[in-house]
Amino acid sequence: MPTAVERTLIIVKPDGVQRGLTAEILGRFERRGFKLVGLKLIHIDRALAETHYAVHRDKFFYQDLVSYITLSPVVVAVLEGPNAIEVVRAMIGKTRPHEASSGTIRGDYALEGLRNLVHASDAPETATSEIALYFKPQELLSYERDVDRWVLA
Ligand code: FUP
Repeated sequence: MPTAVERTLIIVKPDGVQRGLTAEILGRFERRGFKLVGLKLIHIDRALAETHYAVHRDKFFYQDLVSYITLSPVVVAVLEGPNAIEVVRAMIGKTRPHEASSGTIRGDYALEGLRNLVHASDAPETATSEIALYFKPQELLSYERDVDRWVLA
């Protein structure tokens, strides 16, 4: 039976863009087989950061988190593919870089604290709300890829 095709939001965070890792990070998702359906370079302002991280409002690291994500431009992307949410989460690795396994994006390129390079939606409900936060419906494109017959069962 075919698996559910999902969409998920990823953000290459300020450290990823500053370190020149945007293409490497996006490339990993492309090479895995995910289809890019939305992509842009933006500078997240304080209001958007506060909305995105509202769930962490009461945490001790909240102010640092908002400051960090607004420091410098980020790349936001929507990826589409089977089980996209779970598979992309596995590819980025654990939140704390020192706990992330080698072979994951964080485990291969990040070392400490908030400098964990990338965000990815963690559940279907958050994927839906985060995609809507960063993209208008018309900014998400539906298209066929010929290669999908070699990627999808
Ligand atoms: P993740 O989904 O892995 O990016 O992690 P969360 O959305 O739970 O957390 C968002 C950011 O808050 C993380 F990227 C780093 C920061 N954070 C901490 O600094 N300490 C924590 O215990 C949890 C999150």
